[in-house]
Amino acid sequence: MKKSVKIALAAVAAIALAGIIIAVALSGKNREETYNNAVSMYESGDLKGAYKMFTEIYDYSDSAVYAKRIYDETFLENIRALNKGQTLFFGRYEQDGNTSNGPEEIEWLVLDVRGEDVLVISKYALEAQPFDTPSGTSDWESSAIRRWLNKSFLFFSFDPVEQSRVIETFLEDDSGKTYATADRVFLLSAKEAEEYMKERTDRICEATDQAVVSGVSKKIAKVYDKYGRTVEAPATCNWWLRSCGTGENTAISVYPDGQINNSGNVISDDYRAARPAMWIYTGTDE
Ligand SMILES: [Ca+2]
Repeated sequence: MKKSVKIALAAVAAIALAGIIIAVALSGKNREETYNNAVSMYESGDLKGAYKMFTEIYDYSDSAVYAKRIYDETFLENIRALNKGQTLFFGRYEQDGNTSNGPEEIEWLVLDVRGEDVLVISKYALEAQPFDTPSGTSDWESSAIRRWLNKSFLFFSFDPVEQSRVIETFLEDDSGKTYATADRVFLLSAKEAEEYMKERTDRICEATDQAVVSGVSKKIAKVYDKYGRTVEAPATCNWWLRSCGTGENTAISVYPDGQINNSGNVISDDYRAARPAMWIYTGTDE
C-alpha cells in the first residue's frame, strides 16, 4: 500500500475515532442531564414524567432503582386491584396504523388472578404472524410465533420495568404435559381458551388497524342474540392457539365467530393473528 494512502486511511480512522469519542461524551452528558431532570421531576411529584425518563436511561446510575420504585408505588396498585374480566393498559404497540404518532398503549383483558399473579390476554389481535415457517411443525416449543412473542414482542412492547413484571411460566400442552421450555409471552392453548373464555362470543376478537395492515384478514362473523336474531357485529379475525391441530403441520385457531377450529390450520398461514397472553407479577418481593 502506498504511504499516502496509509496516511489518508489513518487520518480517516482518527477522525472517525474522534467522532465516536465526542458522541460518547455527548451521550454521557445527555444522560446525566436527563437523569438530573428526572430526579427533579420525581422530587416535584411528576412521577409519570420521571418514570418515562428513568426508563429511557435505565442502565445509567440508579435510574433502575428510581423507575422500579415509581412503578411499585403507582402503576402496580392499579394492576393489583383488578379482577377477572376487567382490562388494563400495559406496554405499547403500534395499533392505529400511524407510526408517526408512536405506538399506542396495549389494552389487556384479565383472564385469571392467582395470588399476586395476573393472567392477561391482549384485547385485540395485534399482528399477523404465521405459527411457523412452511418447513416447521405444529410444535409450540420450536415455533416461530413463540420466538417472536418471547423476543421481539416482549422486547419492543415493554420498558425494562414492565419486562421484569412478565414472569416465566412452565405451560402445559392439552394432554397436561409440561413443556421443557419456559415462556414469558405465549398463546393460549385450546383448553385454556375454553376454560377462560367459556362462551363462543367471549372468544370473538377484533384486529387493530395495524394488524390488518400487517396482513390479518377480517371477516364479519354472524353473531346472534339470545332470540336467535342476527345482530350487528364488527369485523373480527382468526387468532392462533398454541395447540396442535389434528391435521399434519396444523395448529388450532379461533375463527372470527369465536369457534375453536380443532382440526387446525396450516402453520404457515400468514393472515391469522397473534393475540399475546402472559402472567404479570404484582408482588414487591423481587
Ligand atoms: Ca400509532
